[in-house]
Amino acid sequence: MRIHLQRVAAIHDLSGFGRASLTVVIPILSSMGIQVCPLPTAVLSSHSAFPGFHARDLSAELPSMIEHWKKLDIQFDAIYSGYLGAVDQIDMVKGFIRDFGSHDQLVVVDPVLGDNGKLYSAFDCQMVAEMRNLIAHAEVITPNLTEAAFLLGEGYQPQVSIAELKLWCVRLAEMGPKQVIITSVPEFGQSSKTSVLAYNAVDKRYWRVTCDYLPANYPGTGDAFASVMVGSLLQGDSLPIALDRAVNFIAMGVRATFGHPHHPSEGILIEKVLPSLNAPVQISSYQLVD
Ligand code: PXL
Repeated sequence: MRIHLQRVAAIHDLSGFGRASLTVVIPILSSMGIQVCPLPTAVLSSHSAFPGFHARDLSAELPSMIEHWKKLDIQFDAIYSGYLGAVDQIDMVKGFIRDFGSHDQLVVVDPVLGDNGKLYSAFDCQMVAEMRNLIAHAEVITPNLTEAAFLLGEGYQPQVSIAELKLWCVRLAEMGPKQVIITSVPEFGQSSKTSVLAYNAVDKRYWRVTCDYLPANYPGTGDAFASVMVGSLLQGDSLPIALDRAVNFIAMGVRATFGHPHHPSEGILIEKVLPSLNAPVQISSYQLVD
């Protein structure tokens, strides 16, 4: 008998401190029984929310690493990209999807660009323009509200109605991806709640999962969210169940962290909640949105 373990190519940076990107992607997917093959886009002393971080862009190394993987003839069940070290890497990721792509493969692009209305310090409008090209090659994208606004050329507003966001989802799906998931959506008039909205262009259905919002900003939660989505979809879950699992994982992680005195930039204490990823789906609160 040949045992097939699902395998993911994870194209993200490695930030040594702060629980973001590969230090979140690898433990989450490994806990879900999925093999992760990291292709590191950059190495940083910490993610970029800490002042004075040291970063080394790995663009020059990636072609040789990719060539080696081609020689090894590695097959991937999913290709999953996140934070890129430089704008030139967009073409490399597109080439990677072309060269390692197969018809039944999951391609997830988390278009990491910024948060809270601002681009991350390493990025500018050229990265935004190139990211628009990259999402055309994805099946699933997971922008937060800020990233969705940048990708669509909309001004950032902290409050956008669900009716408007449904239109945003359709416009993003028209750029290529079949499933669009917008995270960090504030609830109108309810500062204690936050939600994610998803659109599946195949059956034209919208899904929403809402959870409690605690007033703290933890970098890396977008990476954790998208990683649980990737793991859950690879395990065969439906889009709304994957959303539910990802939202509940983040909500649990935030709750496990919020009472601790450490600095929010250290991220959510995923170590405390990783075992929950092995439990069967327990709470399900997704809603079909008309
Ligand atoms: O979580 C997104 C992320 C990933 N990688 C790096 C970052 C950030 C967000 O701040 O700085 C290096």
